[in-house]
Amino acid sequence: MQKRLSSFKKIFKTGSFEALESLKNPELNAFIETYLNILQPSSVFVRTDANEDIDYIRKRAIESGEERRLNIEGHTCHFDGYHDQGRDKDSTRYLLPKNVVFGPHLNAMDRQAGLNEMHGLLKDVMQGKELYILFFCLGPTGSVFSIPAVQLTDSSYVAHSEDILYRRGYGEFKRLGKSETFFKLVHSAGVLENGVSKDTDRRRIYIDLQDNKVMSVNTQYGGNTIGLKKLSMRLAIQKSSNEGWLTEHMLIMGVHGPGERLTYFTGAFPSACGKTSTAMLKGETIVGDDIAYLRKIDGKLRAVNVEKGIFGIIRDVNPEDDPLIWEALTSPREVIFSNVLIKDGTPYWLGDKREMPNDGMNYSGAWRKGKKDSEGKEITHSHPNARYTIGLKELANCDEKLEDPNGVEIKGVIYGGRDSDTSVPVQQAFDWDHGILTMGSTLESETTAATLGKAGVRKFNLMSNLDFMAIPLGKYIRNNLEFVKGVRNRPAIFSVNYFLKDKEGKYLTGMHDKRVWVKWMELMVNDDVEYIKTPTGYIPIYNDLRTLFKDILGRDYMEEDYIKQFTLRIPENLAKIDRILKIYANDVADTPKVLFETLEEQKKRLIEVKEKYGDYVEPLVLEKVSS
Ligand code: SPV
Ligand code: MN
Repeated sequence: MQKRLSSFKKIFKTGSFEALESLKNPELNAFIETYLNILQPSSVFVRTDANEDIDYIRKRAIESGEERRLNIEGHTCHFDGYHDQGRDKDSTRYLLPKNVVFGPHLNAMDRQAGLNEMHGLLKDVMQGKELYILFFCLGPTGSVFSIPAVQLTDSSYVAHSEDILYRRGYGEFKRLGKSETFFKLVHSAGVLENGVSKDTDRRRIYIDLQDNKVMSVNTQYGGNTIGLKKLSMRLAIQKSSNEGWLTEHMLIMGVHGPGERLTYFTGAFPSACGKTSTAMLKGETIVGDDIAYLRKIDGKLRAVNVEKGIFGIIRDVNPEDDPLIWEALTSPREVIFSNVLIKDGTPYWLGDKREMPNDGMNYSGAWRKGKKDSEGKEITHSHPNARYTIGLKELANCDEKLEDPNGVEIKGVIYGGRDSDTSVPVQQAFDWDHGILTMGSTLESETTAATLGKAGVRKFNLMSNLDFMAIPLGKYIRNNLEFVKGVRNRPAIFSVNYFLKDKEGKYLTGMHDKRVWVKWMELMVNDDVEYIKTPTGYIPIYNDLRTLFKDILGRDYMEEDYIKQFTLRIPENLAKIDRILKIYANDVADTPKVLFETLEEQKKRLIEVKEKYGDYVEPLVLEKVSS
């Protein structure tokens, strides 16, 4: 027999029951009652928007041992388990009612079977533990973009991370009242051993689209547990699809053009392809680095950052390459480091350009140089996916519109993947549809040594959103195409590629060249430069890049470099089109016809040029067109 909510009153901390009651939300109360019955926590804390409540979570994170204090004021460190260092795609499943089919790219299972399994794993899991009930708002508060969400978790680390990453939402539950849909998130780290989830072999992340709910268990890694991040993103993809707006795996940045001009861009990149470093480029301002909601407002395309902080990869953050993040991570302010090496209260990580200690504490416990795991593999001092969690307001380059309830007007959209041999470093699509279909829908990323499995394997990842897709792929593409109907001055779409190599395997572009590419895109959006039309898009003219390289990087940009970078590689482009056509033809039942047509047209253009000029065509050979 289910116990009523009121019968749990005695386990609520002082004031917590009243805080819940005063929201007067029957759907919320029913949800909490159901999970109190399943989870059986020993105490319950309801976090309102009050500062003392936020402080309580910070304090609990230290007391529980999930975080430890570091030397610098406000800095803490958290470790996830040895086998819990990344998003677990195989154990992340959509729970679908009997008659719904998603296709092979989405991991799904029968809804009822999934609920039964999950509720079995969650049964009594919080006995002896405290349950935190936290209210958040996805997107800025008081906005048409706002989505209220409630998180149930027994992890103070998860709760603390969410405080840094998301806007407080208790007030938003009050404002929006019971009529509004809210997202429901349930998490338990499960049984802990030495402070980390013990049963990671029974780790599960299940998404119940029908009930706007995500449950995860036996894991602590942020990507699996921070319900407001990639878990809510899946719910938002469904909600936005139903309501005619977009949820994207995108950064938002302000690119500062000539004079006072500020032009906002969004950009989609698969994990570990330079998304955060693009959002953080020197000289520009950051609105967000991971998730954006996009809406049409008064005939304009506007975007907000769903988050207010960064859960960023710390690898390769160093004073030369990322001076702004470095400054923030080495001075007093609130930061959670995860899965780095700690030695004498100082965190160290891969690529920090400091002398590495020979021992310390890391995600494998006590660590000493040369330590091997049970499979004989050497354990690096810091995990390649080690992270930092920090509020955007802590950064000197935070854009002033971060909290604007109307978001920022987007004039350019960027798609970028890890591609060693096909696409030029930067190009603009002919128009919105061409960009969505040939750049967004064909996005691929090569695996790196940092991910499991073989390096250099191309993974299809449309709009970098495949991992989070909660609707059929064809429908999602159609939504993107239709989204700009009624938008005056549609945003320009660009593709970038920071990873192009020559035949010898040497990178053709430098680490900082992306600063030039974004400036060129800003000029293109504002019709300030001419371009060369190629079969795949518009590319820069050498002289414009030469000026930009000089102005921005103080460097002489050589014409021979330009030629190498912007040579059209026809066989590789044709092979890519064929790979992608095959995926859509074989795996995606509802692919829009226009996708096949547009890719076939691109193929035809490439073949025509190839017949005239050969396999590799230098930019100067391609026709110059005036804008
Ligand atoms: C990503 O992997 O795309 C991230 C980190 O932004 S995670 O929270 O794991 O999704
Ligand atoms: Mn991401």
